[in-house]
Amino acid sequence: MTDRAYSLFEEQQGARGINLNEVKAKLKGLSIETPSWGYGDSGTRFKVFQKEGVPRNPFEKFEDAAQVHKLTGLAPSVAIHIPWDKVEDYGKLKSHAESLGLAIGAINPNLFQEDDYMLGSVTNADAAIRRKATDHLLECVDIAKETGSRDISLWFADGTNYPGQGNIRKRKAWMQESLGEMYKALAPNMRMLIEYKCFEPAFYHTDLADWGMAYNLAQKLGPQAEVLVDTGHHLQGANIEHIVAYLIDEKRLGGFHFNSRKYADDDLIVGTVNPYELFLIFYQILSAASDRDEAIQSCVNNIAYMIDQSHNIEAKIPAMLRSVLNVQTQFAKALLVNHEEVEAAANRGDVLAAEHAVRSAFEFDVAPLLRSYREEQGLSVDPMGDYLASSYGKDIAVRGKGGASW
Ligand code: PSV
Ligand code: MN
Ligand code: MN
Repeated sequence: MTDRAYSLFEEQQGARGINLNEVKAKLKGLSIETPSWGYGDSGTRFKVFQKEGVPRNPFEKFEDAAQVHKLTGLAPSVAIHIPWDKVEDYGKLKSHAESLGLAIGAINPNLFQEDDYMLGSVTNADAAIRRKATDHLLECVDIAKETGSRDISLWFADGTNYPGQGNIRKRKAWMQESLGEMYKALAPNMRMLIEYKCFEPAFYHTDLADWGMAYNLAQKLGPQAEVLVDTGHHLQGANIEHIVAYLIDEKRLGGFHFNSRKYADDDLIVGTVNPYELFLIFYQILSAASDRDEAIQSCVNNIAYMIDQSHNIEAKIPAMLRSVLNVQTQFAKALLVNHEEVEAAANRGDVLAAEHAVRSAFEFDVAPLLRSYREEQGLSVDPMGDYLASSYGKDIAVRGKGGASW
């Protein structure tokens, strides 16, 4: 059914040179990976509230994730965290995921929750601890081979709290050595996505503090190492879309961890605090997508869009629905940018017209477009409403409290 709002929208966009059939084809190409840890009890360093119905094991996490995908068509894979999602038989977890219409996505090693890692994991001054950390990375490569995962996302809590606590240059070399060993173990189709974060839990220096350090390391390791941009991991005022454009141009943007932040690594629902930033990130990606350079196109086509959030006070499945829907909304808006119009204005030095051409796309209401798209795809037209009206949330209450947490 084509509603009046959609007909008007189509007419309006046509007049701006935007073809909605092309927009819909691109909407179909959007996949957002959700994190297993976002379905469990997780949150701040103050209190992790235990919610009723939280999955008790990795298998149940996939069952909850399947709800998100079934209703939105947006989230066909789930990232896992080792050892939080450690299972005896990864083949069994893979089959379970597939039976639910899902795939196992990125593997996330965990090098930050053992006493041994208090002074660093791959950067620890103790060679035995570095060995242990590297072995865990190698274990994760093996797991990725079993699960058929392409990506291993690497985030290190490594850093120091005080001047003199560690030798920064030695730590840099140790990290490169460990990751170099891991790199050699990768299958040809696999990628290491290197995440950076400006601070926390270490507050004096963090070994991989910004995109430049992650990029430099990726360059040294080789073409299968790329940078992962977590939107919560920057200093206030950082221009993330600039970093994104730069990394695409260097063909080293491997993926995103989407979330929202107000102050630091808040891990809040993406698109809730600064949706314009998310829109501008997609604007940069889409403007690179039409580049004639095939290597740039290939980089853009292989960006892994992933959510990295912890849901402490909110209901987990609705939170994940909200997240992927927010990403889709900003992506849809970015698809309405008329790039020729922006470029023409920029080229004639018309600053205001260029800015207007970008912002005006953001200001459209894409609800009629998304409704029509979902209807055509046979998806729920109101995923959140349909989930809340379903019995799933009540049925899982039998799991009780005290489910999986980090
Ligand atoms: C810690 O900052 C963190 O939020 C990183 O963003 C990781 O990607 C995530 O935890 C999962 O390990
Ligand atoms: Mn992250
Ligand atoms: Mn983080």
